Amino acid sequence: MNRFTQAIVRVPSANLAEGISSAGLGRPDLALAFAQHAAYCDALRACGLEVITLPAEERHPDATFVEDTAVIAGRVAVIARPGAASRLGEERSILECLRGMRSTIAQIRAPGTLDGGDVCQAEDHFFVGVSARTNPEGAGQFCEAVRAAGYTASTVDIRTNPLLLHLKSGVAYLGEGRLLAAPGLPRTPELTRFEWLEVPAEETYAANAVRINDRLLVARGFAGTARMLEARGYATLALDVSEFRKLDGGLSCLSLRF
Ligand code: CIR
Repeated sequence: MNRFTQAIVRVPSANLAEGISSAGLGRPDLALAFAQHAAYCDALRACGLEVITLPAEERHPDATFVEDTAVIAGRVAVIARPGAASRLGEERSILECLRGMRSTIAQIRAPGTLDGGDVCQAEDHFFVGVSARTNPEGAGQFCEAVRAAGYTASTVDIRTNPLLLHLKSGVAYLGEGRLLAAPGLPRTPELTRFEWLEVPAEETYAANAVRINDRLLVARGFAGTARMLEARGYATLALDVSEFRKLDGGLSCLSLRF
């Protein structure tokens, strides 16, 4: 499992509540969202990461979901091309931020679209979701970029599962050859090479956990998943991200870790 040293986050914008949402959980409370975001940043620091904080992007209410704008792997960065029209352009400031930090920067080009939330790295393999946001062209461009850097890659079509906005809404790599999976995640040959831990059906949201060095960030409030992970010896750190969940966001989407 990679050891991470840094993370990029973006302060939520004042118009966060205008972000895209299908959750049906109501409008986010802005003050609470800010507090949850601050606690999330503290948790990243507690995992040993230096946190680089980008300013809010008032033109893009979803820009705090910074994971969707890029994927960083070793010395390579791939700048995404968000699949939702209102999010197109969020990737520009990430490109500026990453220039100088990475020697190779690839970019997804039109007609390709790719959201970083559709990319799940498991050791030297990348799983790339084909979703309502990431089209086959974007997934193909991404696979080419990481293969050129010596990684392997395969696609996972999640378009038939309405519960999964992104691939990582339904799977997390836990390290040690193990995946945390939501029920209904397609069993592709590449995915089934790993051991699966499946979250209970009513806890699909909890499949979006984030392994950072020796800790595992999990969403607070999913007791079945927490028990299962703790029984396996994971040092979990439970975080409340209720206000981001209202906008279909999970734990992983609030940072880019590298
Ligand atoms: C969106 O629909 O794009 C945002 N409201 C949520 C993005 C969440 N991103 C992620 O899980 N990687």
